[in-house]
Amino acid sequence: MSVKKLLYLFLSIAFLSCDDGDIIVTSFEFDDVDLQLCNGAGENEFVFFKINQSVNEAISYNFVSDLFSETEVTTAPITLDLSDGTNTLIYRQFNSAITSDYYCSIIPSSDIIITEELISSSGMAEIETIIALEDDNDGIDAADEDINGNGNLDDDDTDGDMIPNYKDQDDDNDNILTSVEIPNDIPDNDNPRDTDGDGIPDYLEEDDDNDGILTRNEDANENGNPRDDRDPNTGALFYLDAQSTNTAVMVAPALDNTIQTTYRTTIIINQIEFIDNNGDFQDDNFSFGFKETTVARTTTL
Ligand SMILES: [Ca+2]
Ligand SMILES: [Ca+2]
Ligand SMILES: [Ca+2]
Ligand SMILES: [Ca+2]
Repeated sequence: MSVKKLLYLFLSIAFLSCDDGDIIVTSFEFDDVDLQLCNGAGENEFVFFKINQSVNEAISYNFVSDLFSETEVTTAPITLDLSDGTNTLIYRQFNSAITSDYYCSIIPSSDIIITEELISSSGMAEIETIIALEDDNDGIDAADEDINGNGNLDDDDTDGDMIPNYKDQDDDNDNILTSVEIPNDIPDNDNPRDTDGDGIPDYLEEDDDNDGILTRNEDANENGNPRDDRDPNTGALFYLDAQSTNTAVMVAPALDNTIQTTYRTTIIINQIEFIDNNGDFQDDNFSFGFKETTVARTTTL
C-alpha cells in the first residue's frame, strides 16, 4: 500500500468519527484480478476492466482509439489523456456481484445498483501491445527449437525455407509434420525418433531412412504426403525403409503452416486523481496489469 493510500485510509477513519454520511472507504484490490476487455458501443471504442468479486468492486477504463487492436503490436505506446473527456477511468462499488456482462452486454442488468462511483478527472493512459510468444505447437517448446544454441530463435532455420524452426511445423520441409516425426516406438524413451540411427532426429532430416532419396520424394502417388505410400511387397512405408524404394518422383514442399501468436497488452495510467465530495483519492501510477490473447494464423503454399 502506498503512503497516499495509508494517509487516505487514516483520513477516512478520522472523518468517520465525525460524519458517517457518505465516506468512501475503497478496498481497491485489483492486483490479483484478471484484466478483461470488451468492445464498447461505438466504433473503435473499448473498455478494459477488472472485477474484484470478493468485495463487489470494479475499475474500468473506457476509451476510443483507432490505433488500438489487441492483436497488433504497437510501434510506440498509445497515450490517451483522461482529461479530454472521451476516455474515462471509473471505480465502482455495487450492491451485488457483477460479471463481465456488466461491461460487455449492451444493456446491463437493472438489478445491479452502483453504491459508489469515483471518476478520475485527470491522468494519462499508456497502452502497449507486444508479442509475448510465437510457437508452431509442433511438440517442441519454442525455446527448445534453438538448434544452434545461440539464444536467437530467428536464425535457426534447418530447411532454409525462411521460416525459423520455432515457427515451422515441418522443420525439414519433407512434407511430414514435426509433430508426426517426433514420437518413437521405443518404450520409456522420450528421445525424438531417429529412423536411420545417424544421430540426426527424423524431424530435422530430409532423408529419414538414409537411402539417398529425400523423404519428400518417397511419395509414389505424388499427393504431397509420403505417409500413404507403402511398398506393395512388404507393406513398409517407403520413406522409413531403406530397403524399399519407389520410382523417384519430384515433389515440392506442400504443407500449410500454422503459427500461434500470443499478444500481451499492458495498460498503465499515470497521475490519476479520484475526487469525490469528501476529498481526494490518488494513486500516481495505477497499473492495470496485462491481458494476453492468442490467435492462430495459417500460411498456405
Ligand atoms: Ca518447428
Ligand atoms: Ca518434417
Ligand atoms: Ca524428416
Ligand atoms: Ca529416403
